[in-house]
Amino acid sequence: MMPRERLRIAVQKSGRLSDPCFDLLDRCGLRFRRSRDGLFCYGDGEPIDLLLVRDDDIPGMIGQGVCDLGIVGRNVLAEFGGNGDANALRGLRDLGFGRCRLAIAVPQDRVYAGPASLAGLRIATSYPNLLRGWLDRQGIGAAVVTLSGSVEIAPRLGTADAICDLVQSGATLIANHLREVDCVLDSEAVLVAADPLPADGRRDAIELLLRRVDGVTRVRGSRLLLLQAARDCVDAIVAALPGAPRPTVLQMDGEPGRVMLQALCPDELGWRQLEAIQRAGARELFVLPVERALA
Ligand code: PRT
Ligand code: ZN
Repeated sequence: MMPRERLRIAVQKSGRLSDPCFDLLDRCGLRFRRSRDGLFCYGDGEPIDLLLVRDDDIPGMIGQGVCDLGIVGRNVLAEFGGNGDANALRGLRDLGFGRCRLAIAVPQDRVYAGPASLAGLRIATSYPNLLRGWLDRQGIGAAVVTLSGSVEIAPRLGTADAICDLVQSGATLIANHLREVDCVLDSEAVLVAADPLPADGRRDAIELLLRRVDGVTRVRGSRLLLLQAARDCVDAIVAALPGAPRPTVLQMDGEPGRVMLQALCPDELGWRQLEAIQRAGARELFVLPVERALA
């Protein structure tokens, strides 16, 4: 491969991961101009460009060196990531969105008493490598029926006895009279890269990106709580804070015995929690959203 200075990240063009990916990159301060065909986004400012593709193609494109990084579900990384491409892949960061699980489901009325109940059955899936690996680890002999889509209707069509498919809310399984019985893989979106990472100028862009991704994901959903209180009340207030954060307590100028307290809380603060903190002696409470953080 020719040395390249600009970093190229493969992102799903349109699908469940697209919006959260663009949102993450936006929060990382990256801005792009989209090409006319909509397949390439040229980065303004930082030397980071995007290639917009089908998610299944991303591991292969990184493996062949067409892209340096990509964002895919762990399910795709695990299924397509080890297909003998030139480079090995590795996950750099779990991104906390696109959560789902690759699960085994059977028709509502089929008895399931553990993986052994699958012996001799036909199981439909779009993830034959993952399913085969899981069955082998369980020591179960079953036929893997590979389908590219509409896996959930295979049992009704009589082409399979069970399925192995992605599940999020479970509504699709229920609508198809199926019951989730086992988990093959827990998944979420992952930032992946070729292993080893490129050693040229792209390395700096990767490090910049990772610092910013960490700065965004570390505080996602966090709230900054600011309040005033009498110093005597601090212990009771700290005990009432959810998620046991370590607050900063500041002496207020010209007001001996009064402090200002700030705490980074890992989750949303509900009214009941705030009211409990207020009862513990807090006044002038402010709850602020946190966009990003640097250590
Ligand atoms: O066109 P392209 O190949 O890029 O897109 P795609 O159709 O292959 O992928 P897409 O956009 O559906 O999903 C992209 C990634 O999102 C997946 O690889 C997963 O990592 C992740 N993800 C998270 C999901 C789901 N949740 C999900 N619920 N992917 C698919 N589903 C489907 C599932 O297959 C089933 O049909 O949604 C249905 C189940 O949803 P519930 O909520 O009814 O359980
Ligand atoms: Zn896909």
